[in-house]
Amino acid sequence: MTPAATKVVRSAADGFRALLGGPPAGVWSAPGRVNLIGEHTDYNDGFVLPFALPHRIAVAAAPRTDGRLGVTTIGDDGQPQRAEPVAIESLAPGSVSGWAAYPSGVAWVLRETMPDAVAPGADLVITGNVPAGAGLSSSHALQCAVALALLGLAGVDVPETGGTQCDDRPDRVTVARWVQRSENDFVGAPTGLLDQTASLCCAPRHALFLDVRSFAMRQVPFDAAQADLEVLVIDTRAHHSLGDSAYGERRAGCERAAKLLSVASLREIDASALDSALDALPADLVPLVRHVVTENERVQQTVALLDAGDYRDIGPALTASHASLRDDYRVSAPELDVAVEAALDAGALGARMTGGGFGGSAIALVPLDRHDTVSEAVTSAFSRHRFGAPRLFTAAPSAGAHRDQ
Ligand code: GAF
Repeated sequence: MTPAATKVVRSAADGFRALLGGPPAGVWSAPGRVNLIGEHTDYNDGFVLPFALPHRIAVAAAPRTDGRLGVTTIGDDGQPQRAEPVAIESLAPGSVSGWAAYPSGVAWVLRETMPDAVAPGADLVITGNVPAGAGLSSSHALQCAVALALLGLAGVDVPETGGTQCDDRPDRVTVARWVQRSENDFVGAPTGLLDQTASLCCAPRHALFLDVRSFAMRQVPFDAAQADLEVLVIDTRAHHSLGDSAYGERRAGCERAAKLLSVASLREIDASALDSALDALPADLVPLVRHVVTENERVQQTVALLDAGDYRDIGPALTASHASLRDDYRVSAPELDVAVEAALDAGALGARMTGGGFGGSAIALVPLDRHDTVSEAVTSAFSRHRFGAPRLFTAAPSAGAHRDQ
């Protein structure tokens, strides 16, 4: 773990002591993610290729005896924000709103699936350094860390590399599905499985190649620094509220297209059959389907290049992914387009928006000796366009969720 991540874990434990007057029973943490490629494919049963950020959310936790969930978050300013403790028994979709819905939703799913695990209740103190609202999955990091913490308090340690079939511990894929259910049904966001799986299953120096249809997954070596490259994350700090409804509209459009094409999901459309599929669709669905089918191809090309150690050659697929998200799927934003163009003009080998879009972050594959040039080019392009200053950092693939203390 990086010194910053170690500090996050320590702050959660120290915060717990200061706020609750005693030590936590344990501390669990989970990372945010960037998706290297494979965007808006997860809810179409397609391929994704995320890696975990070094940035993490940590949860210090201890059991209670009154069946309530007490949650406090400590913000960047060090100030605690406390949600009124709520009876886990009373949790139901819609019963908690705002930020507290995320940890509460996880407790709700566990109550539905493993009631004994959460029956005593718990106190949670949460802090972290995953940039919020940056499309880097801070909310999933929070939910995954809460899930491991609540299970851990009940003595259920979720094995790091998938569960064994001969014990009754949930494996990480099961936990990812629970977190998705919490987000879909309790929080009310119709998201796929990319982010939870990334947070729970990624490994250092690797990207996670996940086939969402079969849930087969493989760690693909991706140590960019070894090839004198870096993944530069450009947090545009823009968030366009349109994104919340547009995500659901895109998803519904894909489902409508799959129905019209008589397939279970758009994953069933092979690139070789794309043209005839598009011919059979109304005009509004054509670009959506074209994006999903070509994006699945780009993920597979990228994985093949990484497997061959040809890291520099993945650039064009990243850039093509951005063009497809901008022009066909229409989920980009002016800030993301400016970030991508400025990075490419300054020598990035490829660049794209990452995550759901409508703001948030872009990534650029940058030769190490171009780091300063690309960073300065992006920053000055933002200033020329009168956007707020972006936040830039280099992200190395890091560890998935685990128990820290
Ligand atoms: C968001 C969602 F949460 C993911 O499930 C995924 O669909 C992504 O947008 C787009 O690839 O992060």
